[in-house]
Amino acid sequence: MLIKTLKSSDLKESDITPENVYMNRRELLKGMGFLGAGVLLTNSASAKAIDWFNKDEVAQFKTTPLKYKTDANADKLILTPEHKVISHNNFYEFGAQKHQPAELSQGFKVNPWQLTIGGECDKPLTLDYDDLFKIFPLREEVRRERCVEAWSMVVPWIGFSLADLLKKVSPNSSAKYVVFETLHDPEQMPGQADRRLGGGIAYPYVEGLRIDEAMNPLTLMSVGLYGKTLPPQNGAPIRLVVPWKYGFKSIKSIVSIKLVSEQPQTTWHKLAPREYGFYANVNPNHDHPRWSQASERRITSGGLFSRNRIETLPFNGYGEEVADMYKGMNLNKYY
Ligand SMILES: Nc1nc2c(c(=O)[nH]1)N[C@H]1C(S)=C(S)[C@@H](COP(=O)(O)O)O[C@H]1N2
Ligand SMILES: [Mo]
Repeated sequence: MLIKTLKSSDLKESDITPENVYMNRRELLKGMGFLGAGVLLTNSASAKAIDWFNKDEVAQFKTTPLKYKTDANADKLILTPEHKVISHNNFYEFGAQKHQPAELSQGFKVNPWQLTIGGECDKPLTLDYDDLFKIFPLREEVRRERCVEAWSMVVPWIGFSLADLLKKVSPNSSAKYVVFETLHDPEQMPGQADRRLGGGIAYPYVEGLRIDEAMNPLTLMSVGLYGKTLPPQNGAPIRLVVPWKYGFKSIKSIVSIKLVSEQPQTTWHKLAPREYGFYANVNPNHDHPRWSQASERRITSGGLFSRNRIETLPFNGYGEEVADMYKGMNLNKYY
């Protein structure tokens, strides 16, 4: 697993002059996208990144094997190799470039963790780290993941249905939508401390679903992939997987799930409503204002930039399971 980006010898204070140390750090941070014109080294997130790179050993996140029921359909799909699933990520809290989450999240503390489920329900619930793996039997689900940026993967997730979790808290009749929130912890998430590193989005990251979408059997709470607990870059310890929607709906490292009566404001929709809808169902017939959504680059065993263009399918190929929920809706208006 490629994680350690620096040999410890690169930054040994003892055998280089302070000036060299400074230059090395600067080059490094520039390469990592920390430094642009006008960004100073005194910036706190950059300083944190320096501390991080100065550690002799970059802590490697430890994943643990899980017990789960395998997906009978698994071998019908060509999986994206594990090393690509865990090294090509969108997780802006750890940097807005694809390689950054794997590099900047390895020290992320996921235990202890608390996930609260509340709002419009009769039996609100708080789960601790261990509960996430024990509350329901875990099962594997191999799903296509289609990013709004027109690349896609096939990932063997492990988890349980969001529906089962929501039933446990007994939603009341006012529960019309579900809002999810990612951890807000700028100490641990450098992209939350540095606007530039974090891609300029507002934190905490918030996503939402209509209650029927949340209750659909395809909607998964994932605690693992490829047989093991999630690495931080994929949203440890628990994240959402909504396979018929663009990837940005599948919010990572969730600390709060709340049942609400009104459609919530969600991160990307709020930032650029013309580009990212609340529904965000994968739709080859509704282009992003700046690019086509008719096809996608499937990341498989070829090189990351190998040409592997395939047609994008409505609802990411899961129409049979989900299209009924949108009957009579104009999907070009509610994109
Ligand atoms: N909290 C949080 N969740 C997030 C994101 C993010 O930046 N922050 N990126 C989203 C996007 S755009 C995609 S495509 C998927 C990527 O998931 P993966 O890295 O596990 O493939 O996570 C989604 N969940
Ligand atoms: Mo995405």
